[in-house]
Amino acid sequence: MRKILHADCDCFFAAVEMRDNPALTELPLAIGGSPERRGVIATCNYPARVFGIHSAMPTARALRLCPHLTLLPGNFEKYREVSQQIQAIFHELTPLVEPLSLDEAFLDVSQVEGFSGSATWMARWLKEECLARTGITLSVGVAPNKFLAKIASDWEKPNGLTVITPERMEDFLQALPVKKLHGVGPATGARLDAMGIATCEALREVPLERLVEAFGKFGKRLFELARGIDERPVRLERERKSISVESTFAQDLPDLASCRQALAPLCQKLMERIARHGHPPLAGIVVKVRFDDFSVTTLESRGLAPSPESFSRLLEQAWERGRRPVRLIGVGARLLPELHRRQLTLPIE
Ligand code: TTP
Ligand code: MG
Repeated sequence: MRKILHADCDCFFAAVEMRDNPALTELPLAIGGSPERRGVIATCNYPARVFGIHSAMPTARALRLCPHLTLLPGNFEKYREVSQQIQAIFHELTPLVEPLSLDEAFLDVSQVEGFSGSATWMARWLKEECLARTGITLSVGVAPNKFLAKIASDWEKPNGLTVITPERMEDFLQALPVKKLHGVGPATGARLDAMGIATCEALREVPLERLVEAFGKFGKRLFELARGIDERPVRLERERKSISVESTFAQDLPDLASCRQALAPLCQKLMERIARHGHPPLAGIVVKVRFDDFSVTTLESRGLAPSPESFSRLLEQAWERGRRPVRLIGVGARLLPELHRRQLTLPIE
């Protein structure tokens, strides 16, 4: 059995701002774009969440929900710096750290010999050190695999510590709502709901063939997750070269117009990911298209900033190369290599 930790900072951007200006701590506070420029909320502190404000909500709406909300534009360079400090603490525990974004990471502590090998003590140590050295509170989940560790870190947020021991795993899984499973979004959630499946206990009753029939490849994954099986290793950090999102469509997109339509939600998701990485300096954008004959084409444009318009233009050129129905579209942003960061940065729209 492995021992995996998932550590995730509480309201990260807001936590950094509250640390640097404690007068903000009790007030509803959000980091986000201005309502005049149709900005969205990156994150907000817990007092603001009481008003129903959350990440990705238009700032205008957030201000309607809470007119006295304190809104800050965000200092991404500072967040990236704090993130590096926190990631350094993770590395003091183990070299097996997989950062997912600025404020969260998986740690494989199976081989750690300190703390008498107790992952719970290690998690406590991480929380204490992180708070003492950076002023930021972490929520940590401990489990035998990644997906349960991630669910666990969210379980008692903020400032949580949830341990799912191998012995406790069975009980935990039985009661676990399927909507909490990695990869189950609103669409899959609704279909499971329609099948009368609300918990992993119910999901286990469904034979593998039926799940594959209903959900394709993901059906097998659902089958495994319901049984607590997740063998994904914690992958070592290498320098991130790009941030991207892609989507395979349930039905092939017949023409360019339908491809353009599919682009908007992809762009939005990409922008959210870029924000989660603290708006790192970018070098250009990439579009990937897989056609119905499985041929793939990627097009890159150096020096262009990500925007619906720039992606749309690139998509058009990529589509021209095949002129046939499309199975998959991906959009991404290339990061500027660390070495060159000081030389050129593109504005983000
Ligand atoms: P999260 O860990 O999802 O959120 P959080 O740390 O603010 O709050 P929680 O206590 O629930 O963990 O994301 C980490 C940071 O990434 C967050 O502080 C701001 C940024 N972010 C965005 O910029 N846009 C987004 O849509 C999301 C979800 C996060
Ligand atoms: Mg967080």
